[in-house]
Amino acid sequence: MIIDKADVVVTSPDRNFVTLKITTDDGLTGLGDATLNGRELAVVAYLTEHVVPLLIGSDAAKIEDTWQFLYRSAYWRRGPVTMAAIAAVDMALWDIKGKAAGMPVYQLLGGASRTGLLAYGHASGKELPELFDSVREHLEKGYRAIRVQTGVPGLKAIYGIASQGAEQGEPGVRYDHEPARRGAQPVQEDWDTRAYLRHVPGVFEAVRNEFGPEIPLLHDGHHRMTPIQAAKLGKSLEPYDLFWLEDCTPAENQEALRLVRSHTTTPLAIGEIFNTVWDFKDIIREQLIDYVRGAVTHMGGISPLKKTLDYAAMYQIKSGMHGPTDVSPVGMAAAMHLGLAIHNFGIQEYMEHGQRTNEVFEQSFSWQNGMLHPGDKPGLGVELNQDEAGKYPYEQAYLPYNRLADGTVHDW
Ligand code: GCO
Ligand code: MG
Repeated sequence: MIIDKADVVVTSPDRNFVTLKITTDDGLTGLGDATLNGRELAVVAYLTEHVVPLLIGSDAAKIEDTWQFLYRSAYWRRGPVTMAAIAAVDMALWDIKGKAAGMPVYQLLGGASRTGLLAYGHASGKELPELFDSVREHLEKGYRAIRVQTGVPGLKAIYGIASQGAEQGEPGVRYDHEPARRGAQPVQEDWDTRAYLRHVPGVFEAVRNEFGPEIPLLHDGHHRMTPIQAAKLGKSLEPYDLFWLEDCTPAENQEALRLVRSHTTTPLAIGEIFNTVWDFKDIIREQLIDYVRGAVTHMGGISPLKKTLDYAAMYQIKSGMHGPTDVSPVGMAAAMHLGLAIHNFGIQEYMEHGQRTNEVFEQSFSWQNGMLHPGDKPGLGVELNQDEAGKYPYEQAYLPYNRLADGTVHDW
């Protein structure tokens, strides 16, 4: 199992994806997801220029040693570009090890701890009727947990509302599969935290009145609040029994969560933009969060995220792995294998890729009665159809950003 070849494949079926394909001398192949939404080509360069040359000739069986070598020998540690690149190598090596053993990756991680993974979908609407329709559609598809995002009166375009796509320059295109918009400049959205804080509790009250107390409801604050604003929101949402409130503050200031936590019992989920266990260490130890939102793709791979989640388990903190469409089907498969194996699985985000993406990435996961399962093919269970991938060259795309009414740039 000596690494003969490592190719970095960029394809843009419904959106841009970066995939590492490692081939060994005995003909096994493994795939890893290295997609960093809106900054994809930086990871391509990191892999192509600096990682691939180091992989050729090395032993594909040595997952941990390769990870430590790439992490420590670079000297410059952490950061999204570095960790997405290392993640792709880690995933591809787990894929190869599974294929060599004739086992799905979850078996190598200790075997299944459950029959399937509870997944949540994204319902959204500018106004309540549109939001209710979206919640209903998700329930009809079988979702048993639903994230709720809503428009705010007075704001034209904000994060998480699928129907806005049609209004932001691409006629008829919804936001579901493409959170980064193609073009040379990011789309500008608007924001007003006070208007948001006034509006959101009423939305959850309406959703609970319409759909009842049982369905787990989630909400993403997308890094926009100050600690005291986040505390206020958490408190005002308590009557509606959220499964979680996500990214309530820009969590690079981790101390902020102490303040939030001391005011509210609404469960908190954090960490989709975190890259290592070091970003989570203190907030896990101090029990300031309830769910770890790290993505396999952005946390350096299956190996380090498993360690982080095992650490979280000591504090009864569970997984809530990131799973928007910018995590590729390879990254999603890695999350599903990990989620099936660990004891402290919480919930899996599932946003559903578009049809073209599903033709480029041939997958073996199943989605039944609101539950995901990675399938039982050896490895991760995803193969790249390179003819299909070749049809869709990279297209420049940026995530949107925010400005307040007076023009100030705000967290998006
Ligand atoms: C989520 C996330 C995404 C991000 C996206 C950025 O909870 O799924 O917040 O929607 O905005 O991953 O690339
Ligand atoms: Mg989020």
